[in-house]
Amino acid sequence: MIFSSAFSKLKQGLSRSRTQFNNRISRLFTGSVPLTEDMLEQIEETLISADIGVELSMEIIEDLRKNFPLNQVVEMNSIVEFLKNDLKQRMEDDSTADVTMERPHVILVVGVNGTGKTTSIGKLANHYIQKGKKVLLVAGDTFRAAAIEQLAIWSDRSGAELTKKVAADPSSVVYDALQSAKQRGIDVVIIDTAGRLHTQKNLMIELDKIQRVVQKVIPGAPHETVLTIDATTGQNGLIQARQFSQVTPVDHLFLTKLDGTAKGGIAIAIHHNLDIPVKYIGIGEQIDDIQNFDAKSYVDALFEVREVE
Ligand SMILES: Nc1nc2c(ncn2[C@@H]2O[C@H](COP(=O)(O)OP(=O)(O)O)[C@@H](O)[C@H]2O)c(=O)[nH]1
Ligand SMILES: [Mg+2]
Repeated sequence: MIFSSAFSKLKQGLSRSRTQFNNRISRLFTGSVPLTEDMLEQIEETLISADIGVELSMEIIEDLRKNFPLNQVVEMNSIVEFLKNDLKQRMEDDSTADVTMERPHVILVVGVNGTGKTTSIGKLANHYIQKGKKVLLVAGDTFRAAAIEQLAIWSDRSGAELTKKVAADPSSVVYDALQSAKQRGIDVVIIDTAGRLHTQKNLMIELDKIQRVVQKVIPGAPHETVLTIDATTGQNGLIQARQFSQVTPVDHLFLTKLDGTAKGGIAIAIHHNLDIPVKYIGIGEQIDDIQNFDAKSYVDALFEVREVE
């Protein structure tokens, strides 16, 4: 993980989910009791209710069965430890470390309106500025004046530059921005896009046009296409990610608003079920509420048990 003191912040961000999990588990039993079929079912329900997915939950319960014989006395903590380790073993570690970047490094951010694109762009901008990079934000969502204003706010907060040109056509804005980024030695260009056009087809045409303009000005770019998914939409987020990746090629996901849900298991479900890796997570509305997703620390933070007397 690349952000400092990240784990305690992650835990803070996931506190709703963790409380929910703790409450359900401790309602089940405390201390040491013989394991029953009913308890196994309830543990399974608890996992499903955390949104980690039905299939994965069932697999984990099967593992639990193999390791904890029915009617034998178990301790709550050892069950939870087992769940955590089992999940962690199932999580492939594809944590996407920052690679050496070309200059300018172009990040295209796509996603449905309201999922947190502009906010996440502000967070990413700040992240790179903290690393000493020169960052330019591009308002590719030219359909709503409010969208540009909002990006301007994040440019102020982060200290990133903002494209000045206002035009109806996003690809012409993008074209000019990239030309000027090359001339001025900008390190990172982050492009905001519209999240919803009248039809899926229009959106596809629009994003495709932007992609082509980017490639034309900077061969090999965009270096990253990031899709924002709102974690509070639960399993729908999975569906949305699948649909969006059919519209435009997506390299990785930015899973937002994990602090706003008690079902933080969705990050695990997405990580487990989609080919597109989760690279970033959003755990609040502030500029530094961003982390690189690391599946194993995530499981730890999500399922940490409250110490029982
Ligand atoms: N709690 C929380 N809210 C977030 C997070 N990311 C974005 N938001 C909020 O989600 C709302 C929509 O975000 P916005 O960036 O405008 O979405 P966009 O329409 O996709 O650009 C705003 O109220 C943000 O403050 C997050 O990680 N946690
Ligand atoms: Mg926006």
